[in-house]
Amino acid sequence: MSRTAQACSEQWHRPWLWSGIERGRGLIVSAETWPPPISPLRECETFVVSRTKSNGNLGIQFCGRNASTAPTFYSSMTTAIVIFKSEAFSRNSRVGFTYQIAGCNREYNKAFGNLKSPGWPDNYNDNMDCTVILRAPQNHTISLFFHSFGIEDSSECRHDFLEVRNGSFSSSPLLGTYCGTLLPNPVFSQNNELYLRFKSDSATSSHGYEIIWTSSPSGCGGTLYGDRGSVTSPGYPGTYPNNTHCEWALIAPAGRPVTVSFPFISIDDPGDCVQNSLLLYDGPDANSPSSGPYCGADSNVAPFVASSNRVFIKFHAEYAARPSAIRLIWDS
Ligand SMILES: [Ca+2]
Repeated sequence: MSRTAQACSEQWHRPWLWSGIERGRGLIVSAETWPPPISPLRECETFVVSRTKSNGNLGIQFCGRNASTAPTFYSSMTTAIVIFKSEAFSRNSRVGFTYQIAGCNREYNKAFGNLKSPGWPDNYNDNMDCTVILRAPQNHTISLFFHSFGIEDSSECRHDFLEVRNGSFSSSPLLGTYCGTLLPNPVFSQNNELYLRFKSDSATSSHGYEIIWTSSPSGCGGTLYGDRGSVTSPGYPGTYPNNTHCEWALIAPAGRPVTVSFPFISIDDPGDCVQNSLLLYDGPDANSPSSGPYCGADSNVAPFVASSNRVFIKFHAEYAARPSAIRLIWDS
C-alpha cells in the first residue's frame, strides 16, 4: 500500500498523520517535487519537511529544493507524521510525500541515530528476519551503545539473536552475536559500516533492544540522538587507550531537559583532574556552562540535570596507568 499527499501553498501545511495497521511493521516515507527543480534556491527557502513519530519529535528534518536528496524516513512504530512548511513556493510547484508499509530491513546513510527492535516498545514478533546496515560518512568509525536488551535466551543464541558484523554484508567479519537479558558491551567498528541482523524463531519473544549509535572521524565521540540512552569510553568495559579525546553532543527531543547519571566512572588521575577528566556542559557546545571536571573513581556522583534538551560532553585522558573506564546514562 502506498499513499501520496501534495501541498502547493506558502504556509505551514496541516500535518499529515499516516498509520499502518500491522504491528511490528513501520512505515517508509519519501518525498518528491513537481516540476523537478531547475535552478537552486537558497537552502530552506523552498520547503522544510519534518517527519516525526507519533510520540514525540524524534524525527528528521530536511530543508532544500531537491526532494530526491531528502533522506528516507523509517518509523519504528505504525504511525508517521509529516509536517511541511514552505516560505517561498512558486505557483506551479508541488511537493508530495509517499508512504508505504515497510518491511523490517533498513539502510541508514547518516552519522548517527537510534535503532529499536521491530514493534518496540512491545515484544517483537516471531519469525522475523531483519537486516540493518549503518553507513556513516567516509573515514568515520561507528560506536554502537546498547541501552536496553532482551532477546529470548538460548544456547549459542540458536533461537533468537542479534548479530553485528564489521562491514555491510552478511559475510563481513562477525563482531558479536547476542541474546538473553545481559546488556551487551558497546561495539566499535573498524570502518564506516556495520551490518546488523535480527532473527527470531517460531515461539517465545521478548522486549527486544534499544540501541544508540554515532560515529566520528577520531574513533570516539559524535552526536547522540534519542530520548534516552547510554555512552561509554572506547573499549569499555576495558581501559581506554592513552590520548583518548571524545566529544559527544547529546540531543533529546525538544522541550525535554536531559538528566545524565554516572553508573560507572573511574578515571585514573593524580587528583587534579587536569590530564584526565570528564566535563559536562549545560547546552549544545563547550561554550555552555560546565559541570566538573570529574576524575578519580566514585560510585556516588550526583546526576547532572541540564536546563534543556542539549548536553555537550568532553572526555579527555592523556594516560591510564590503572584500569579506567566511564559509562554514562541519560534520560529526558
Ligand atoms: Ca523466539
